[in-house]
Amino acid sequence: MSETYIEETAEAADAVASRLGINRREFMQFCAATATTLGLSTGAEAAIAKAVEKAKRPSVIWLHFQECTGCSESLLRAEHPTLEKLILDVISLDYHETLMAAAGHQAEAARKSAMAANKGKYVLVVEGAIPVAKDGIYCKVGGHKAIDMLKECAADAAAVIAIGSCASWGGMPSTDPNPTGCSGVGDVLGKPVVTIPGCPPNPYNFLATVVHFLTFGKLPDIDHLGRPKFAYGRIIHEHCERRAHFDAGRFAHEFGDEGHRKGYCLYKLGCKGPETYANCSTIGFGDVGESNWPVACGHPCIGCSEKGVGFAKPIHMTAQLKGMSPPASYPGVVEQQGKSGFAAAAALAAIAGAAAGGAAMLAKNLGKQDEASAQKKGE
Ligand code: FSX
Ligand code: SF4
Ligand code: F3S
Repeated sequence: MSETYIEETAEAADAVASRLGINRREFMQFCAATATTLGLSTGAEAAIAKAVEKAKRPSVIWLHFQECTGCSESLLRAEHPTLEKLILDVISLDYHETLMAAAGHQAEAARKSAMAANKGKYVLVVEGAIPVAKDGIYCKVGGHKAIDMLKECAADAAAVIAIGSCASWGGMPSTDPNPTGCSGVGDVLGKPVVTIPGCPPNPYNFLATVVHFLTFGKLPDIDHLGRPKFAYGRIIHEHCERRAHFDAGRFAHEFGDEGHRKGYCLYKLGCKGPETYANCSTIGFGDVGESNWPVACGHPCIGCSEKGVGFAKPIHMTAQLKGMSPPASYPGVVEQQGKSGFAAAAALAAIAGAAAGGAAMLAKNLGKQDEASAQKKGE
């Protein structure tokens, strides 16, 4: 890296930092964290710093439909102003019903004028599901049905981002029997859009997506569900801090038991980490710190970001193990309590030889431990 490059980066960082009322170190930490979240190589934070300094803030029109406003809350909560300031610095939030001072006709006029002034260039962010049953009468804003408002605003948008599980695939309001016909943005528009699922989604994933747009002039790579691959490319279970306990067969069996207090794996309490694609386990949730996410707090992941898992499967139901299987040399995680007998031990031993034989004995003992603890509780 040349000296000029370093000086230019420092100047860019100082310019943004003074705009935000933070110091250069804090801003560079943000750039480095964003580069890491995006999976970029070393040095990318300098490009991000320059892009954030120079880029014309894209106009953002933010619509709210059927939801709880948790997505906005998680992005903009007041106790950590740095994140809020950064978001409002990198985008020009021209229409957002819950944050704008305008109301009624003034608000409608603000939306129309932002759309006209930035035709073909604004980013449309949609929070909340869209009810399509009975011709969409279940949700109206300013006299317009959600379904009509979405189509009108999407027509001239440069990019559409569905934020939260509701907008991505229907989320909580689409839970069976879904009386209002809640649907995701892509389904209503009939075309793929970028989705940032989660209930609420991690604010850094939204911010990193926007920063990618500013730095490289395009949205990040997405998967078949529109999810940015940098954030949703792997299952939570792959990088969970409790994973060693899973592999060793150490589980919490009920809230508050010894295993739970010792920080053992939450699989048997219904953790959906093994079938949920998200980066909660690697970046933590929000801006509080890396150990701040459901599993770190002792609660099983409910799969809030995953269609067909979050709000669909009961919390206590054990997860489907996706894209991975426990190594043969470890105890099985779905052994019936107290029932891992000779057949299971023989099968494991046949697969993996003497080492697995030892593991089979461990599995058998684990089963016995479960049985003993159940008997102790009078089950
Ligand atoms: Fe709420 Fe957003 Fe959940 Fe939905 O987040 S946190 S119900 S995903 O649309 O406001
Ligand atoms: Fe972590 Fe849940 Fe996987 Fe256990 S099942 S390792 S708690 S993600
Ligand atoms: Fe949601 Fe699970 Fe992450 S519940 S916030 S996807 S750990």
